[in-house]
Amino acid sequence: MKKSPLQIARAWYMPKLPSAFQGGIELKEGDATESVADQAEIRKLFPNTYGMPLITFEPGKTPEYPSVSVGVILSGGQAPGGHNVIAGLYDGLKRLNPANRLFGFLGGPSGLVDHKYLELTKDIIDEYRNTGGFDIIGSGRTKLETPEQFDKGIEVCKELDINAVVIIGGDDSNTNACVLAEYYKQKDCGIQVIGCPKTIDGDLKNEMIETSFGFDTACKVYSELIGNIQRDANSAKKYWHFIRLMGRSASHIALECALMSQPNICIISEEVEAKKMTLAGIVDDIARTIVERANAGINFGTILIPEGLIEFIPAMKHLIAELNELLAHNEEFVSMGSDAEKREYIKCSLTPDSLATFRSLPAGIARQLTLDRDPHGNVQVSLIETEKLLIEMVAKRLAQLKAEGSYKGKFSAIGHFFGYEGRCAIPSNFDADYTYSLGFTASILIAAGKTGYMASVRNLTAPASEWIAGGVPITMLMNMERRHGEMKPVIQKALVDLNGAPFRFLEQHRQEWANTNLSFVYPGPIQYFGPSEVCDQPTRTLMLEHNKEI
Ligand code: FBP
Repeated sequence: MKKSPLQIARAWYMPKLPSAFQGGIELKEGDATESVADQAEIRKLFPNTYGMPLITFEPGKTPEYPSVSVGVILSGGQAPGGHNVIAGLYDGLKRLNPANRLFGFLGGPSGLVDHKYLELTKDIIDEYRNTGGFDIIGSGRTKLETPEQFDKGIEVCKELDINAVVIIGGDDSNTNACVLAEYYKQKDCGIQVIGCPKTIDGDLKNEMIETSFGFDTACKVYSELIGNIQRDANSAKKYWHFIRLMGRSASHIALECALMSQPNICIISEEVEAKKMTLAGIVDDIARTIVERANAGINFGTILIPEGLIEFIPAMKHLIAELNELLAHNEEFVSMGSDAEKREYIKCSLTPDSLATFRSLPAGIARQLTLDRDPHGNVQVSLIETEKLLIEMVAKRLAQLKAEGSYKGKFSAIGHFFGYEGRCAIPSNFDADYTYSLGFTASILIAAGKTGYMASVRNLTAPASEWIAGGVPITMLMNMERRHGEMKPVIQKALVDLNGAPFRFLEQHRQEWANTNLSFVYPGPIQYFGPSEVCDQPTRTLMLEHNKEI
């Protein structure tokens, strides 16, 4: 395969590692842990993996570990750095014992169940070092949840002599990793399970997991594009750009991109929910800013819209919750032929309030809400074109204001959606280093016989040599939530904290960004080689969360 000069140069990049990994490594165990909430229920559901201690690695003498074979799975949406987790895992395993072997399960969790795998050798790993994408073994969204699937996994692991499975995924996939670890421990089948925190959405984070990998690179890619659009807007001075950004639920991506590029408006779904805002209220707010800028002779600007917005508008949230309950495992609905039949069935089943909300939506958006859920029961918000909905509603509102004589500007709008553009980008130095360290961490947790842990690397705003690596029991991150109409143990999703420093920074500056012509920042493309202050900076979100200046 022909490679670009950057790909060739990047293949030689040596990810930076925490200093604890430079020589011998000792494992230190802390106190027993508790789940973040619902302790009694989680303890009952995970009797074998609940309460385990936190683990950190420190310089010391590496014990002699017996050889192991490991299987690795990439689960869910792509995120820059996945290949480096696998490279770090491979290098870590080989350093611990050259006889260790690594297998990749193909196409996501289904590879384990369907026994589709590939042994990962040095030649294969070398091809993928520091590259974007998940194509080394592929990914998928199959949910591992039934004992039959788990038992199929045991069969293939026994056949290949696999002692441990590493699941690289988001909150749902790591929840599944925890369930699998508990099942295998209870069966005493000698298969450990370790998770790794992945998702560009940035919503798998807590005290022990400071960020999920891929968030850094994806936000930098989107911010570059937003900056380019802002420069275009500032040059042509004639378009309003409505930019929807990925992030299925939380608004971390929109917030980080706003901190990097300073758009005129950035909607934060969590704020919309907290302030119980309506769709009409959001439209009014946008229109107000457009009118104010028009009064100053400025008929252009940028608006960032988080992909998950629709699910945070209270009336929409109720509607979606009802639809989720109604459509979960609903064979009758699935077998219906036409959209009209489905729409009629839904209308007859909704409560009056939700029916009114459903009826108020443009037909296209209403239809998108009834499409298939993903295997975890989530609405596929990446398919809902909120930017178009807002453009249409804002245009109507401005026309009203014009008729009333309070708006004299010109409104031309262009919609964008940035999501898939960032998920397979060449990982930034931060993500390349972080993911390699996560993979390395997983290798040591496995060698030490641990199961039900997630690899954790902390202190991420310090230089990589000062990063703190170890393991966090996955049960520690869990609580009970309603899913598919039932209460389930799941990892608590981290939404944008409205009292947190990143949101407060936005709050303090957004008026100034809305009204002036010159607030735009043009971040430019990710730099891989050059001065550290240009190449190695973590996200603004992480910096502010760690009380650092941006
Ligand atoms: P993960 O949580 O699995 O990492 O995926 C997140 C995400 O990228 C969301 O931002 C987006 O809504 C969704 O995946 C899109 O899913 P798909 O790749 O199936 O279209």
